[in-house]
Amino acid sequence: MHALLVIDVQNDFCPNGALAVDGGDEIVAGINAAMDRYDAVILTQDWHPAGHSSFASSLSAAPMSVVEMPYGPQVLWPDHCIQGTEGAAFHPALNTDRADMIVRKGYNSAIDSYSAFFENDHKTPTGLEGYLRTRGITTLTLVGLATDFCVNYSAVDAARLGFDVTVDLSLCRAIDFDGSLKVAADGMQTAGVTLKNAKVA
Ligand code: VGL
Ligand code: ZN
Repeated sequence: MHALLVIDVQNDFCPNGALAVDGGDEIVAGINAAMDRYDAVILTQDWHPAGHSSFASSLSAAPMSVVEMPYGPQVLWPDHCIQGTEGAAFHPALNTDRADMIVRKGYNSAIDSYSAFFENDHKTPTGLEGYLRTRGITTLTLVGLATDFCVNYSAVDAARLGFDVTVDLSLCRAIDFDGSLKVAADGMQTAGVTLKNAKVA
């Protein structure tokens, strides 16, 4: 069983959103078209309470600065994907009807969660692993936003958990902050993730 895991295709990560990723909306049509080729489609949704600890505003710090959290370094983001807001909603053109499962993450105020599998302590599970295993899903293709954060962390965790993982880079877009895309691409490859449709520089 091969699932398509669609990461965080939400308004706040698209142009005019609070944490806009360049070209974030360009991948929506391609993701919708890809859905038909998979046995299962799973969406993730970044879903933060107001005042979340990953927000620069919560610490009166500058957005994109980095702080040390009990679980390691954490980038401080502009407020984004606040539960129930328009910014947290899926891009209106995304075919959410096709989804078997929607995984929300980042709802714990004290800890961020880039990965669809674990919070940023790398220990607290979201439940997605159990869902996939009980459905007999062994192979995953990841697409979505952002390549260098939530797609990257999800892909690396999935590979470590023993899933066969491909990231289709033509259906992802990156934040690429301070070299983060290169670090992410190298880290995914080291973890055994297959990168498909990489642009050759
Ligand atoms: C993401 C930063 C903060 C992502 C989520 O979806 O890549 N990035 N929250
Ligand atoms: Zn977030």
